[in-house]
Amino acid sequence: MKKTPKRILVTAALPYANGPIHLGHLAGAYLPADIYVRYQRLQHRDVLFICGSDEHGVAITIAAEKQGVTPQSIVDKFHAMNAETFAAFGVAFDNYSRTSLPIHHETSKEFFLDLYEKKILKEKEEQQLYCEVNRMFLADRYVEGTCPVCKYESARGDQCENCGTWLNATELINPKCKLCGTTPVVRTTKHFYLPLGDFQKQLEKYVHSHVEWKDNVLKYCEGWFKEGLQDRAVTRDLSWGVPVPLKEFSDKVIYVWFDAVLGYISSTKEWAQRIGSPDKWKEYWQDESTRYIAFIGKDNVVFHCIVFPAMLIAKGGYIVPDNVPANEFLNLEGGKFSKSRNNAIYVKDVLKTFEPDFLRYTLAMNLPETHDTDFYWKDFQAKVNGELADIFGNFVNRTLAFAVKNFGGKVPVRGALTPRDEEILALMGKTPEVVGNLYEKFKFRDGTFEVMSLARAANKYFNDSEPWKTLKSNPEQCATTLHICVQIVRTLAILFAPVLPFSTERIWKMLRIGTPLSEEHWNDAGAAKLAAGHQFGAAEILFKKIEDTAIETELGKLGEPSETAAGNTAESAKEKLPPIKPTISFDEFQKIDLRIGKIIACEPVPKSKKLLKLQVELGAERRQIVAGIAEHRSPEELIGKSIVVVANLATAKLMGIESQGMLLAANGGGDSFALLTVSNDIEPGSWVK
Ligand code: B3M
Ligand code: ZN
Repeated sequence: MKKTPKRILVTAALPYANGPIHLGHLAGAYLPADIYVRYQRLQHRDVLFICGSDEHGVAITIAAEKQGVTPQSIVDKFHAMNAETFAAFGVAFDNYSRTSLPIHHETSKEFFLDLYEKKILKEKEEQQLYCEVNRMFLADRYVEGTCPVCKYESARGDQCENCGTWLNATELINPKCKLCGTTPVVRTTKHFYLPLGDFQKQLEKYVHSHVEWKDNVLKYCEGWFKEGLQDRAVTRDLSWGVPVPLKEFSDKVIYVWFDAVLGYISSTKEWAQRIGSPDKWKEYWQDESTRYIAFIGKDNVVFHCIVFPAMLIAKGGYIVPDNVPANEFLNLEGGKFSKSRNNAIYVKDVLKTFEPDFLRYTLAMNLPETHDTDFYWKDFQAKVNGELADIFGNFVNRTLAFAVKNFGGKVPVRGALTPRDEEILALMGKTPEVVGNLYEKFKFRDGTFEVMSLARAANKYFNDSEPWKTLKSNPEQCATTLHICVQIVRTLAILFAPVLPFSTERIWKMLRIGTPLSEEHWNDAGAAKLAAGHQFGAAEILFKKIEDTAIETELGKLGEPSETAAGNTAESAKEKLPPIKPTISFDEFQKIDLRIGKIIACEPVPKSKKLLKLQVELGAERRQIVAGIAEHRSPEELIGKSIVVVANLATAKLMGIESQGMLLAANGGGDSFALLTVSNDIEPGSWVK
């Protein structure tokens, strides 16, 4: 770490504009980054907070295809929605840009061309997966298969979500096209590669000079170094993205990760233009006296600790991240966040019912800094009611209300101090430094905990001092108690400001301190700054408790699709459906003989989870059919039902049992299933045409 950086550049991962921001995003990068930035601003340091939407890549085009709309309309919708959500949640970005802007395309092309001209990028012919049905190369998420490392079955072509391995699609075992489900073939195509191996020595030196980085981040990097860094393709056969700025490659685009990390730079340029100092971005990116901190979730470590630094080193003249405090994952009610299973809580939805500070506090106290954590609605309620309301809110309220009632809303005069007074003043005095040291080390959970501990101690101090008794028995002591309590209200307002920006502003208004809270200095937060006689305003309730019914409502929504993600989640089942098959002639259709069959017996196939053995009456004859429907229907449900059977299908053997036909069922994608049944009015053997 540079001892005294002149300025701090903070970036938070650019979220894909293909869906709404959910709690996992906040806990991963945005809340810790925001707390850090707000804390640094209270230290009066020059800090710039940069973010924006990641609008390229297959994450976007797949979302667009699912909805039958253009990629541009997807990114327009979710960029606007997410920018609004971040603002409502109180994330204080200096700039929230988007990678579809010309300024970003220019920046990306400039980097690419520079590396091309220096002959750093290698042009290579390589084998890539190609889908013959869709007539396209299957870049990144267009292909899914089994991860060669952890054997997770739904690993994407670019990355395994389960173990985090960064993959080349050709490494997948049993790859399948995401659009049509068929097995792709291997074809040759030309691409540009970033030879990471050439930078390994420099990158190792860089990472090893940062022993202070989080263990999880260092471990990831070590793993990659040990394996040996490979060439990585930085172009793709796609039409959505930054076009490769070379004539003969104009049908290709720059790989989304190559352009996305440069989004930090282009967003900084956009900010500099906006404030009327177009060159000012250089101070943050090209001046060695800037300290750069990149906040991300753990799945993005390789791109920020290896790829991006390699790109910056290759380009030359840029600083590299001084720290990459990557968080682990936040799980939901004991399960993984999953958009497709509607197991996600969108921030926009939460903010319809609850105040942003409720969410900020509960997430801050539960950040997955060292290991995965879980979000539980019950825990949310318990933390809001039992800590924010009962401890912090209660202390502020009882202090100000008591002082308004008994001291005319003025800071009372402080008299002689008791040991108890000395003790709480000492705690108040040292807490800013304790919390600041934790925040400097990216320990936001512990830092927030320490601030709440001061509030807890202050509450106890109020109780133990019994001002309602000393008011009569020892007015000077009562005045001293309240004098101290009002000072602590101010201290807490400053120390809680990074975590609870909205509520602390309200406290600031109640305290009627003429200057803005943002002008206070963190290091003075522990001093008794309010003069005796200072007049403050009436006490308001800070945090309204959450009723059980409100939590039950939220629990009831889990697993239900949210409007907010509409088109994104509701459509995701459809994504798995194959396109309509090529046209056949009427004669070809006529070859299929469909009949009504009545199920007269049914039993499971031993040792099979999926198969059932059915005896089906088909008019004059009886058939044995083996069907893969055991996960959807039980034998009891099936007996007596009339179904549609393909009667002239060649017999097949399934797990050694003969199947003389096939029954018809519908699948709407994912796990959805319906057996085609008809009423029993129609005779078995009837012809379906
Ligand atoms: N959009 C991946 C993600 O949202 C990617 C981050 C880019 S950071 C430059 O997790
Ligand atoms: Zn894996």
